Amino acid sequence: MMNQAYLQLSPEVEAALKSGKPVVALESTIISHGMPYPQNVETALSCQRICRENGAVPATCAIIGGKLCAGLTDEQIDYLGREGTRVTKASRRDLPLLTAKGMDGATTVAATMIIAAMAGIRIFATGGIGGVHRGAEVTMDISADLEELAKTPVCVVCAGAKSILDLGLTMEYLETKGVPVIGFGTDELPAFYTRKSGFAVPWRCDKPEEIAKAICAQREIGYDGGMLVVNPIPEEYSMDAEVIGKAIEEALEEAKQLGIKGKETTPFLLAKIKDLTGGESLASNIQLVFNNVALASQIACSLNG
Ligand code: PSU
Ligand code: MN
Repeated sequence: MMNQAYLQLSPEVEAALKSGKPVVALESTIISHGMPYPQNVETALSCQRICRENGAVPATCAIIGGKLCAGLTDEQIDYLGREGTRVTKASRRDLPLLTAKGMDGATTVAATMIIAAMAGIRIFATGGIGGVHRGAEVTMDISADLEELAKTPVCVVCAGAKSILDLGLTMEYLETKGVPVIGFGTDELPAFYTRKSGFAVPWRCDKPEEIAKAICAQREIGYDGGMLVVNPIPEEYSMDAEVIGKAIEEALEEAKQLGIKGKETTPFLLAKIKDLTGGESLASNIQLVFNNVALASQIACSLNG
């Protein structure tokens, strides 16, 4: 069990958890590294509003002054958005050092899961998870998000994974690690900007309550680990597969030529894709996050109902 002295809950999140109200965790790398300013801040604040409209309390997570925070002020969200990539992108391996040095960090899916689990938050909404990168058989670039899903008891709602990743290998990795993957209203892994990828998901649920039941069963059976819900982008916001496919290929090629590596890879590709699609990918990205926050909030309400 982690030392709770490092954890800082906002008064609202603390009260909600104490009284058994539904709480949904939200990440902050998506704010600092995933979107440009000011859309990043507007999106983060809208996510919190959507969460409340669906009956749950939002807990946006980050590391501020070395504290593992669940629940941020609007000022803190604005700060992360303005600082952008100047803030450390914080995944599992970064938490001890950021904490010891009293630094700030924007948390990835992996790091947000750690904070959520410490706080006792069982559900978390984001856009996309990290996964097995294309070419990982040479680079070994596999996101720590996948390992975290294997061991930390938080259910993550996302819109699938982008084809900047190797979707087939990402699914294989999740299977090896024993992570339950559930398509919400679909039998197919959505590819983030589009609703289809051609890869099957092992499980399907059509209602938030079914997912809540699965989360409870997972806990009651007594095994560790998280769960992944893949929620397709709403039809009206999904992109043309060819347009987005081309942009992704071009972005990957440029990253290769510039020698972009490691943790810079995902933010570089996202920014490049946004430029190549004239902002259309950003608009889709924002809408799919909203859609995931609404679903996660409904699952949270069902868990606490
Ligand atoms: N995918 C997105 N937007 C994002 C990320 C992924 O569409 O902002 C972020 C998430 O925070 C995710 C992280 O946890 O990138 C994965 O980074 P890496 O592959 O370096 O582990
Ligand atoms: Mn990586």
